[in-house]
Amino acid sequence: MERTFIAIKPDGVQRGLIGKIITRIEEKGFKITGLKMLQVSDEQAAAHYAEHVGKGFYKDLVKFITSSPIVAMVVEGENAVTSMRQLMGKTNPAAAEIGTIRGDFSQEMSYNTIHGSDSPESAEREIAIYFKPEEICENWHTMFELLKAKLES
Ligand code: D4T
Repeated sequence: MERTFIAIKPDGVQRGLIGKIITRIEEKGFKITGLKMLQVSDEQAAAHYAEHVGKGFYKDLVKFITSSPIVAMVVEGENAVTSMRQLMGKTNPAAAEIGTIRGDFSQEMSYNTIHGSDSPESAEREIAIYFKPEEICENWHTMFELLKAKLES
């Protein structure tokens, strides 16, 4: 099973969208194995966005992500990286399809409500920035996993 790193960004938290966003993730059938609210440190922001250092939007991006708490998640499921990015919609909310999280809840690229890893390798790198291994709970089964195991045994 693949896993990805998801963050509800400060605008999503400030606008009271935590519940709605988590609902969409759960309704898609994903399993949340890590979940916490945290204030992103300068060090975590620099590590997370290292690929954007030197770009015009980098300073504002770091200022924004460290401005108030985020909700960080480890999300597990079939094809979790790509599937979560489909659920999120395009990076620029103006181009994101209605029905996606960004398409429904965001207007501006700088405040696009949610982050999701862009590859399984990025996911592992980002999970390690925000979670200690013991904070991830993988030793439980959803009812659907139990049903599938029964049907496939
Ligand atoms: P994140 O990382 O937030 O999930 O976004 P994406 O993976 O979809 O997009 P990204 O890494 O290219 O951008 C990271 C973050 O920077 C903001 N951004 C991006 C911005 O403010 N101006 C820009 O021109 C770009 C490209 C939005 C997301």
